[in-house]
Amino acid sequence: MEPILIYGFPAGSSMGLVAALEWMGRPYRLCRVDMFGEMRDPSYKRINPRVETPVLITDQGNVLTETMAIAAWLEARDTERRISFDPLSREADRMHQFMAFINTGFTGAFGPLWAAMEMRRTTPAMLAAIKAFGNDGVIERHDRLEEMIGDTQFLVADHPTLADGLLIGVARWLDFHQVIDKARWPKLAGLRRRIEANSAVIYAISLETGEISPGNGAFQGHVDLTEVTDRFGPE
Ligand SMILES: N[C@@H](CCC(=O)N[C@@H](CS)C(=O)NCC(=O)O)C(=O)O
Repeated sequence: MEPILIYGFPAGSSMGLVAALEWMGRPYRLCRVDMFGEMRDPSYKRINPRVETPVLITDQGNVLTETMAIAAWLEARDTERRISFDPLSREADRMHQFMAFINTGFTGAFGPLWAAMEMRRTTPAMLAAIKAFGNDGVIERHDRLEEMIGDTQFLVADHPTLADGLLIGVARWLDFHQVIDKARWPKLAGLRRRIEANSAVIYAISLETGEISPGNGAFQGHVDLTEVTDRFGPE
């Protein structure tokens, strides 16, 4: 069977993995999940007890959670090195470094902003304090990322890789939460422009918004979440 990526909307980080699947060009399926709706159904815990996306159902029918584990699964199968590099190369080390930074501190910095958005019982003063703390953390992590970016067209090379996929799924949260104008970081702004103009990323974003888009031919269609849960979730 083809692997199935469960991706979340709205604005899920998993969008970058959808783009990576397109870049990789091997047959895959997708399962689209409303993170504020069907993901909250208790049955979702059969697929991911931590109630998060992304989740990959592998070609062996195994459930694999966590972005870094899914990226490693893809990397191991990217024998044509379309989205990764020889594991012993300097580029591979640098790609892993970016991915680790993006998936930990960079992504985590947005946590308070998501929490503030979803908080039900709070006071305006507490909300303002959480948002200010969140904004400061996001800006600081962006400052650090700007320092890390080199002279290549994309994060590691002159073509997009897994690191660019991970970045673009999350970087747009800066605009979503209206933290600050992205122009503060010229290298990152240019990089985001290039990644966002990539046809696989345009395609992945269009799927998120519910458009049915054919992609480059590797996409074999959507699978319903109930089917995924029934077939691959433990009893
Ligand atoms: N450690 C997980 C985190 C994944 C994660 O935070 N996913 C978000 C969407 S981008 C999510 O599902 N959030 C739902 C929630 O927190 O309620 C990973 O790296 O895959």
